Amino acid sequence: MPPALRDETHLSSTGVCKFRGKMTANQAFDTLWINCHLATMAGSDPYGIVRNGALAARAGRIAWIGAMNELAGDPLSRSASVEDLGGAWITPGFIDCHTHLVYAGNRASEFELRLKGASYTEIARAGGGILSTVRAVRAATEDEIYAQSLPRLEAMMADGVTTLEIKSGYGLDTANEVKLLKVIRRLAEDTPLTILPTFLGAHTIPPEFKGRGDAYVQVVIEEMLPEIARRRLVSAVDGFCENIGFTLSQTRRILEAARAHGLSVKLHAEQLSDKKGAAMAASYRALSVDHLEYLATDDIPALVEGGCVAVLLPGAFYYLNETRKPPVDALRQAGVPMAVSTDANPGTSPVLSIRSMMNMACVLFGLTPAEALAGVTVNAARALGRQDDIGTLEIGKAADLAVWDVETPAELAYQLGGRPLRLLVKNGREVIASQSLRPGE
Ligand code: DI6
Ligand code: FE
Repeated sequence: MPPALRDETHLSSTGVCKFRGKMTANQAFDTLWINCHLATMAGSDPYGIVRNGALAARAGRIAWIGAMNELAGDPLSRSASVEDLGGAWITPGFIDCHTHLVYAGNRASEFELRLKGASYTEIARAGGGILSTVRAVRAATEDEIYAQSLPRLEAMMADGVTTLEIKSGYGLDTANEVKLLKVIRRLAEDTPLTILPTFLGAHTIPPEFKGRGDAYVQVVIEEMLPEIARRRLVSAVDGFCENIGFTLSQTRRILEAARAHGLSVKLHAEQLSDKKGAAMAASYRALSVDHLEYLATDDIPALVEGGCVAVLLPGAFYYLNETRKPPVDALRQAGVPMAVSTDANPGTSPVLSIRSMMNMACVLFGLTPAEALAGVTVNAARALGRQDDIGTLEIGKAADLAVWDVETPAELAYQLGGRPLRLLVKNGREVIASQSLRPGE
């Protein structure tokens, strides 16, 4: 049992209940949500459905889940607050396990160039792409980057996100990478979200090291990584193993150094070409390998062996007009857990809606709506190494909940746009209440 559950003193109310019962000596819960359906994402059917159910939180954790008719006694006497959800659906709070959300500026002009026929690789080789965002980040202050990034986080929350990963990687020297990571840490302090920071110093070779990739990798390993590890700014390290990024052997050295610092690893692999990055990362027990359009099916057993999650990023596939799809059928058959994420970044995936990624994962990659929902909950938790704490609705896990005005959970992947989120609950507290304009609500 997590320690928080034993904390008898932490009986705070959410303060947003529609009606409130009397506190009694045997009161069991802080908040009880009743008359709802639950997609627990645990159990035998794909959604782990509990119909006509209820869920209770205490001290920030899920304390009870079940059918309404199993709820013994008077609910009012059991909980400090009780909220009637009138048939809405509860899912685990969504988890966006791969984002580059903290940056300065935007790249709409490159979007226009690509629409005229320039490729992402051509733009990158001409000094644009990631490097144009590096210039914007280096020219911006920490406060400016913070101010530009905060609304992006708020947009993510409006689509049900309660936990997300954010990578550095647009600073590409120690001072500027630390600047980005400090912004990420401030966002984690100032918002109710759980934010897991990742160091992506090996995103691309900065201009001052042009043609000297090995020398830059040495700086990443000998200077940047030790400083960032010393300051405890990250929990994981990522790299971009690609023709326009780092070679397989350079990437291997970075992952090896990260492991030596006790950090988890993950990798952008096989996005634009087959560099064998995914299998290499799996050999370092990477939490996830991400993108995978060019993954060879022969390399899938290595992912199984390494216990890696395959993170699918349909936004980048869509924006780049890519035609080669990740080998979803083979991944599914091999039992590799598939997560779905926004890859929110200013170049290849300027996307702030994780629900649209669920839709694209279905339409473009052939996932089922249940797989797409697993991709932003249970499997995304695993991609962050947080599966014991979040990602499913189970007793003892964090009470991170998204409450939706939908009739079936498949609607979450079916509809693009709209505002179906009714409530967002983080650690048992409601952090977004209804976005509805209906009278009386
Ligand atoms: N894959 C991506 O999707 C981003 N980096 C990467 O390796 C793109 C980042 C950008 O273009 O700014
Ligand atoms: Fe990415």
